[in-house]
Amino acid sequence: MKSQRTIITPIIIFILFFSSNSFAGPNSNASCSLDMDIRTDSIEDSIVAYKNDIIWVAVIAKDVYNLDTYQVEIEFDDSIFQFLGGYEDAQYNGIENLLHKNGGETLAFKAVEHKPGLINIANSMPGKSEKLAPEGSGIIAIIQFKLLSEHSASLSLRNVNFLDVNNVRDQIRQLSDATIN
Ligand SMILES: [Ca+2]
Repeated sequence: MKSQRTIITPIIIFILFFSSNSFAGPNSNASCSLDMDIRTDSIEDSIVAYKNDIIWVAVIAKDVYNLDTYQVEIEFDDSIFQFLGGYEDAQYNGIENLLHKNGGETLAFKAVEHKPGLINIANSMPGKSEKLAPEGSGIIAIIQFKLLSEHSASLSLRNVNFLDVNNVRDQIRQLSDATIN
Protein backbone atom coordinates (compact mmCIF):
# COMPACT_ATOMS: atom_id res chain seq x y z
CA MET A 1 0.00 0.00 0.00
CA LYS A 2 2.75 2.39 0.94
CA SER A 3 4.69 1.77 -2.27
CA GLN A 4 1.56 2.38 -4.34
CA ARG A 5 1.07 5.74 -2.70
CA THR A 6 4.66 6.79 -3.29
CA ILE A 7 4.16 6.14 -7.00
CA ILE A 8 0.73 7.79 -7.26
CA THR A 9 1.64 11.00 -5.42
CA PRO A 10 4.33 12.12 -7.91
CA ILE A 11 1.95 11.28 -10.77
CA ILE A 12 -0.77 13.51 -9.26
CA ILE A 13 1.72 16.32 -8.70
CA PHE A 14 2.90 15.96 -12.29
CA ILE A 15 -0.70 16.10 -13.63
CA LEU A 16 -1.54 19.15 -11.51
CA PHE A 17 1.60 20.95 -12.60
CA PHE A 18 1.18 20.03 -16.24
CA SER A 19 -2.50 20.94 -16.45
CA SER A 20 -2.13 24.27 -14.65
CA ASN A 21 0.82 25.05 -16.90
CA SER A 22 -1.07 24.27 -20.08
CA PHE A 23 -3.91 26.62 -19.04
CA ALA A 24 -1.68 29.52 -18.17
CA GLY A 25 0.15 30.57 -21.30
CA PRO A 26 1.34 34.12 -22.05
CA ASN A 27 -2.18 35.15 -23.11
CA SER A 28 -4.08 33.65 -20.18
CA ASN A 29 -4.97 37.15 -18.92
CA ALA A 30 -6.02 38.46 -22.32
CA SER A 31 -9.65 39.16 -23.10
CA CYS A 32 -11.84 39.63 -26.14
CA SER A 33 -14.86 41.85 -26.69
CA LEU A 34 -17.12 43.27 -29.38
CA ASP A 35 -17.34 46.99 -30.15
CA MET A 36 -20.67 47.87 -31.72
CA ASP A 37 -19.50 51.32 -32.89
CA ILE A 38 -16.17 51.36 -34.73
CA ARG A 39 -16.29 55.16 -35.11
CA THR A 40 -15.40 55.70 -31.44
CA ASP A 41 -12.26 54.69 -29.55
CA SER A 42 -14.26 53.43 -26.57
CA ILE A 43 -15.93 50.01 -26.59
CA GLU A 44 -19.70 50.14 -26.94
CA ASP A 45 -21.28 46.83 -25.99
CA SER A 46 -24.66 47.87 -27.34
CA ILE A 47 -26.07 50.00 -30.11
CA VAL A 48 -29.50 51.14 -31.20
CA ALA A 49 -30.20 50.02 -34.76
CA TYR A 50 -33.17 49.41 -37.00
CA LYS A 51 -34.31 46.96 -39.63
CA ASN A 52 -32.22 47.15 -42.84
CA ASP A 53 -29.41 49.05 -41.07
CA ILE A 54 -25.87 47.98 -41.91
CA ILE A 55 -23.76 47.68 -38.76
CA TRP A 56 -19.99 47.33 -38.44
CA VAL A 57 -18.81 45.39 -35.42
CA ALA A 58 -15.18 45.32 -34.31
CA VAL A 59 -13.62 42.35 -32.53
CA ILE A 60 -11.18 43.68 -29.93
CA ALA A 61 -8.34 41.73 -28.34
CA LYS A 62 -7.10 43.13 -25.03
CA ASP A 63 -3.86 42.67 -23.11
CA VAL A 64 -2.24 40.22 -25.55
CA TYR A 65 1.38 39.18 -25.35
CA ASN A 66 3.44 38.26 -28.44
CA LEU A 67 0.23 37.55 -30.35
CA ASP A 68 0.89 35.61 -33.55
CA THR A 69 -2.35 33.80 -34.43
CA TYR A 70 -5.98 34.01 -33.36
CA GLN A 71 -9.24 32.16 -33.86
CA VAL A 72 -12.60 33.62 -32.86
CA GLU A 73 -16.18 32.52 -33.33
CA ILE A 74 -19.22 34.82 -33.26
CA GLU A 75 -22.62 33.27 -32.69
CA PHE A 76 -25.86 35.04 -33.60
CA ASP A 77 -29.49 34.59 -34.56
CA ASP A 78 -29.50 34.44 -38.35
CA SER A 79 -33.15 35.51 -38.48
CA ILE A 80 -32.02 38.87 -37.06
CA PHE A 81 -28.47 39.33 -38.38
CA GLN A 82 -27.36 38.75 -41.95
CA PHE A 83 -23.59 38.34 -42.24
CA LEU A 84 -22.33 40.49 -45.13
CA GLY A 85 -18.57 40.18 -44.77
CA GLY A 86 -15.52 40.24 -42.54
CA TYR A 87 -12.42 42.38 -42.86
CA GLU A 88 -9.00 42.37 -41.28
CA ASP A 89 -9.08 46.13 -40.73
CA ALA A 90 -10.33 49.35 -42.32
CA GLN A 91 -7.20 51.29 -43.23
CA TYR A 92 -9.19 53.94 -45.12
CA ASN A 93 -10.75 54.74 -41.71
CA GLY A 94 -7.38 54.61 -39.97
CA ILE A 95 -8.23 51.27 -38.36
CA GLU A 96 -5.30 48.87 -38.47
CA ASN A 97 -5.30 45.25 -37.43
CA LEU A 98 -3.48 44.64 -34.14
CA LEU A 99 -1.13 42.15 -35.86
CA HIS A 100 0.10 45.00 -38.10
CA LYS A 101 1.00 47.19 -35.11
CA ASN A 102 4.75 46.54 -35.30
CA GLY A 103 4.93 46.48 -39.10
CA GLY A 104 4.30 42.76 -39.41
CA GLU A 105 2.35 41.11 -42.19
CA THR A 106 -0.54 38.71 -41.92
CA LEU A 107 -1.42 35.61 -43.82
CA ALA A 108 -4.81 34.30 -44.86
CA PHE A 109 -7.24 36.37 -42.81
CA LYS A 110 -10.63 34.71 -43.00
CA ALA A 111 -14.10 35.44 -41.69
CA VAL A 112 -16.64 32.97 -43.00
CA GLU A 113 -20.10 31.92 -41.96
CA HIS A 114 -19.20 28.37 -41.15
CA LYS A 115 -22.87 27.47 -40.69
CA PRO A 116 -25.97 29.69 -40.32
CA GLY A 117 -25.45 31.94 -37.30
CA LEU A 118 -21.80 31.07 -36.71
CA ILE A 119 -18.86 33.06 -38.08
CA ASN A 120 -15.39 31.65 -37.92
CA ILE A 121 -12.55 34.20 -37.88
CA ALA A 122 -8.86 33.35 -38.14
CA ASN A 123 -5.65 35.23 -38.84
CA SER A 124 -1.95 34.60 -38.49
CA MET A 125 1.49 36.10 -39.03
CA PRO A 126 3.92 34.20 -41.25
CA GLY A 127 7.12 33.16 -39.50
CA LYS A 128 7.76 33.60 -35.82
CA SER A 129 8.98 37.03 -34.77
CA GLU A 130 8.84 38.36 -31.22
CA LYS A 131 9.79 41.75 -32.64
CA LEU A 132 6.74 41.91 -34.91
CA ALA A 133 4.23 40.10 -32.67
CA PRO A 134 2.20 42.75 -30.82
CA GLU A 135 1.53 43.39 -27.15
CA GLY A 136 -1.45 45.33 -25.89
CA SER A 137 -4.91 45.81 -27.32
CA GLY A 138 -6.54 46.46 -30.66
CA ILE A 139 -8.90 45.43 -33.42
CA ILE A 140 -8.51 41.92 -34.80
CA ALA A 141 -11.50 41.85 -37.17
CA ILE A 142 -14.37 43.97 -38.45
CA ILE A 143 -17.62 42.23 -39.26
CA GLN A 144 -20.43 43.71 -41.31
CA PHE A 145 -24.04 42.72 -40.70
CA LYS A 146 -27.41 43.76 -42.05
CA LEU A 147 -30.28 43.81 -39.58
CA LEU A 148 -33.26 41.78 -40.73
CA SER A 149 -35.52 42.59 -37.79
CA GLU A 150 -36.32 45.20 -35.14
CA HIS A 151 -35.89 42.74 -32.25
CA SER A 152 -33.14 43.21 -29.72
CA ALA A 153 -30.55 40.49 -30.04
CA SER A 154 -27.04 39.63 -29.04
CA LEU A 155 -23.78 38.68 -30.68
CA SER A 156 -21.78 36.18 -28.64
CA LEU A 157 -18.09 35.37 -28.69
CA ARG A 158 -17.07 31.73 -28.26
CA ASN A 159 -14.07 29.49 -28.85
CA VAL A 160 -11.60 32.37 -28.74
CA ASN A 161 -8.00 31.20 -28.94
CA PHE A 162 -4.85 33.34 -28.96
CA LEU A 163 -1.48 31.81 -29.85
CA ASP A 164 1.84 33.46 -29.16
CA VAL A 165 4.98 33.26 -31.33
CA ASN A 166 5.94 29.95 -29.72
CA ASN A 167 2.58 28.42 -30.64
CA VAL A 168 1.45 28.41 -27.01
CA ARG A 169 -2.33 28.48 -27.18
CA ASP A 170 -4.59 30.13 -24.61
CA GLN A 171 -8.32 29.71 -24.74
CA ILE A 172 -9.60 33.16 -23.77
CA ARG A 173 -12.07 33.02 -20.87
CA GLN A 174 -12.87 36.72 -20.50
CA LEU A 175 -15.33 37.30 -23.32
CA SER A 176 -17.80 40.20 -23.60
CA ASP A 177 -20.86 39.88 -25.78
CA ALA A 178 -22.76 42.71 -27.39
CA THR A 179 -26.36 43.62 -28.13
CA ILE A 180 -28.50 45.62 -30.50
CA ASN A 181 -31.58 47.35 -29.15
CA1 LIG B 1 -16.21 52.04 -30.30
